Amino acid sequence: MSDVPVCRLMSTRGAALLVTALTISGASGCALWGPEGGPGGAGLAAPTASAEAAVDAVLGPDGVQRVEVMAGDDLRLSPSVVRARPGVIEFRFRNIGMTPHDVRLTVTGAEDPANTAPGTGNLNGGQAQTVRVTVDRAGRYPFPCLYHVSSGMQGTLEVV
Ligand SMILES: [Cu+2]
Repeated sequence: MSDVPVCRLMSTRGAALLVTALTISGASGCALWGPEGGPGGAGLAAPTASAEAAVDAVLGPDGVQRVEVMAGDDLRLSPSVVRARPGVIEFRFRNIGMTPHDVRLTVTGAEDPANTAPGTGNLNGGQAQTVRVTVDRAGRYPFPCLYHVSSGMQGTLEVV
């Protein structure tokens, strides 16, 4: 039913801003100080791409692995590391900010030549796009935002 041809983009308007999922729960009240420590604490380590935990794409009953990636005004993709198995992987890119983005998947070495650079196209604030790729081989495939890659706005698809 949702048989989208590989790499075909589906326009979707009116994407709900599910920012609530990102809301930080500050109601624990267990610790006197946060993880950054109290006065004189060492401070939180700066997040790096390599230190960030990979998020697994979820295999659906149709055999498609799906993952949602948020693009924000902080010029970061979240998650920035997506892990999947070889096969069809469907990304749902959602712009949760106001800044436009254009995320491209670079699936070099894949069998399907249509995989060269599928992407969202210009994605304005509040918009979402679904992008499917078929990856046949294990590897690391970057998905940069064309507008902000120089600012480090890039994710990585890890096929294992
Ligand atoms: Cu961007």
